[in-house]
Amino acid sequence: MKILVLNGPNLNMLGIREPDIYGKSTYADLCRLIREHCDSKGICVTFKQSNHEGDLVDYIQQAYFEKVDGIVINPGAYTHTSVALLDALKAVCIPTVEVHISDVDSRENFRQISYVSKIAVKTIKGHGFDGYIEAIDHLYSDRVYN
Ligand code: CA2
Repeated sequence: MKILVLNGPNLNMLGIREPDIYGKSTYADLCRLIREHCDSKGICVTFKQSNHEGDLVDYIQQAYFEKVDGIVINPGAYTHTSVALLDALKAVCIPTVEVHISDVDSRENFRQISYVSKIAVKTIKGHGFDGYIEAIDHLYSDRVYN
């Protein structure tokens, strides 16, 4: 099974700023945690992060051509603005789980809308880095049991 873990703008800053919201661990720590989990399940995982909306669209399209089985996406602030990401995810038809490290529901009003949620098979909010592991497990059990 092949999974793409896609992170949007500023998530490369994890552990460097705003530890009260996003924790003290870095983006590299996050990738390590996910890779170890995927290795234990025999999942082939790829990581991409970009601060640019068009790059994220390109990575989603690339996933289609590379026959990726599932996408875990934290679109960062593009969650709340990007119809382009929604359209890209609709176009590729790859099961996608949306993850937010923080509990967006208890934050500012502008974080209450998510375009990606309209296509995501599941949305996980406020579980910190564990949310990514839950997302992987969701895609994995969907694949194994269906
Ligand atoms: O909670 C999440 O994971 C978010 O997707 C993170 C986005 C935010 O715009 C969403 O509303 C919720 C922001 C990511 C910024 O990450 C930083 C990490 C460390 C320091 C500064 C920013």
